[in-house]
Amino acid sequence: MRTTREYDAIVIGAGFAGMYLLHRLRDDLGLRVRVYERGDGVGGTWYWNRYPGARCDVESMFYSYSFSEELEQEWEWTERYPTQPEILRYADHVADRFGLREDIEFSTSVRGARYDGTTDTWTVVLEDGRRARAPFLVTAVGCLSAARVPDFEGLDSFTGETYHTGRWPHEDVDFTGKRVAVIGTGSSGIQAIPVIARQAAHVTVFQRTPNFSVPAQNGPLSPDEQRRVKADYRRLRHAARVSAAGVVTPPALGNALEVDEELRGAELDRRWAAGGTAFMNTFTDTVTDEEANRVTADYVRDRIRETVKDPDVAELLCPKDHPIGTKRICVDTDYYATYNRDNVTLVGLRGNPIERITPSGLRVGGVDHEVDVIVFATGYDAMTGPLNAIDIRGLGGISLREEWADGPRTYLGVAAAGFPNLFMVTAPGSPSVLSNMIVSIEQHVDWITDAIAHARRAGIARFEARREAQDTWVEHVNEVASHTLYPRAASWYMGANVPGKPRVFMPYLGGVGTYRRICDEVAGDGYRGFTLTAAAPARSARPARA
Ligand code: NA7
Repeated sequence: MRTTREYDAIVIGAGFAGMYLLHRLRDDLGLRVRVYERGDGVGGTWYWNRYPGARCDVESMFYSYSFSEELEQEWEWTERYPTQPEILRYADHVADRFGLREDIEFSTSVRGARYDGTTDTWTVVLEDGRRARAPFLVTAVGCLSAARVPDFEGLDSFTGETYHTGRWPHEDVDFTGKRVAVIGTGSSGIQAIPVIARQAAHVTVFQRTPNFSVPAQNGPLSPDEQRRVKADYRRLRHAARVSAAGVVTPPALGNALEVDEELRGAELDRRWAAGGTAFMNTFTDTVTDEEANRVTADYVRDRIRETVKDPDVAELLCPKDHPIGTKRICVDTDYYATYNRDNVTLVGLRGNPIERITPSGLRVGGVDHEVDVIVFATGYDAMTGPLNAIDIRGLGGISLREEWADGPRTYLGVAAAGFPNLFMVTAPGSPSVLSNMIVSIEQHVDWITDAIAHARRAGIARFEARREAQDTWVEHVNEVASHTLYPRAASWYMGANVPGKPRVFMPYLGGVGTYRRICDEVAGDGYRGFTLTAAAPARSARPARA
């Protein structure tokens, strides 16, 4: 008979969240922790997303852990925005530096997890049938890790090579002399297309929805700039933690239409030239007021028309169906200019979808496009996909997947009623994808570590979100989103990219600073909204807190 291995906590995923969880729970709380990771290395998103041009859109100096001053000071970033290989090297360095690998089981997927209400423990079942048990289960599965290839007719008939940006091979893919189709123009497509176009014989881009993209203005990071940030890290990290999106940006000018027109244009020019997502923060009301939104959106459309020489192609690239910022803003290097190359063709799919994949390419509007390679930059079953891929069963065998059939429901985006002792890092209902993920990850991991420490100290066996608290939180998340333009876009924030997925705005828009304050208040108030039940035999006497 197989034995069930026993731990104090089990963590699913060894990306940036799982690694930091392991460090905190094991090295600070002294717990026996096991991390299961399906990849054969650490890094999560950055382990899988190896496509050409893959790069973070948060600056290197701030897309990094803040928990260790030594780590912060010793690591040298080379560019303003880090490439995927550099981020992966950093993740590997962290794993080595903190001796994390010995408690991570790689190439190991978790199939299911079940809570036993009689022992107040989670039993995790791995793909190969092995089992492990612990009082606490923490998911660190990432928000964009369930890669999705749409169900195109004839997909299997294609005889050339196919790749998904989020499942890229570890070996170099050589496009030299090849005709390449790229489907999708989200962040991944927008980063990959210019790089592939420099190598391939021809690139045909299949675009359903044009996206707004701002230039990265990437470049080498000077030693002086690194020194300046490193000397000021404590202040800057604090500023990021209390900011709206986990990044420090120049303050907004004010409401777009109240700012003098000349000043407005000059500031947009300045931010466009400076590069990066701070451009979106030029005015306070860009994502809350339609007219204000048009100021920034028109500015970008003008830049597209100015850059792309063929006016028809430029028009096809101009986003017109959603307010700027309501789909994730892209950050690029030479994206729009790439359409001036002779070896790049744009095919619009609006009202003219891909009919089928054929053995030699794609058919659109009755026209066959023959290619050697198809790159699917078609995105993810975002946020809920990675959690729903695991059969998670709470009290009485209730299924998380079924509980979330009409959209995810969480308390604070970190716990769910009916699933005691389960914590979910950057789950729906928390700022997560609307923020610098590392800032949000550190905040969640610290909060979860404190919660587990509290439970152990106070002899709490069962730590469970209350359904009323969850309902109130879900209502609040929806309420905040309803005051913005976000729900107007058919975005993956809304689940709109996956046919049949409920349309619910998933991340919390209140800002990371506000969110952190709420989480701290909940903890400070004895974990308000949670029911904490003492371990038996004390349990029958009284609940530790109700
Ligand atoms: P995204 O942003 O979800 O982009 C996926 C793209 O693929 C987007 O342009 C989609 O068009 C397109 N798509 C999806 N399904 C289809 C079908 N069936 N036909 C044609 N085109 C399709 O994923 P990314 O990987 O680029 O970026 C994900 C996040 O990673 C990004 O936001 C950053 O946070 C980092 P649509 O817009 O749905 O019309």
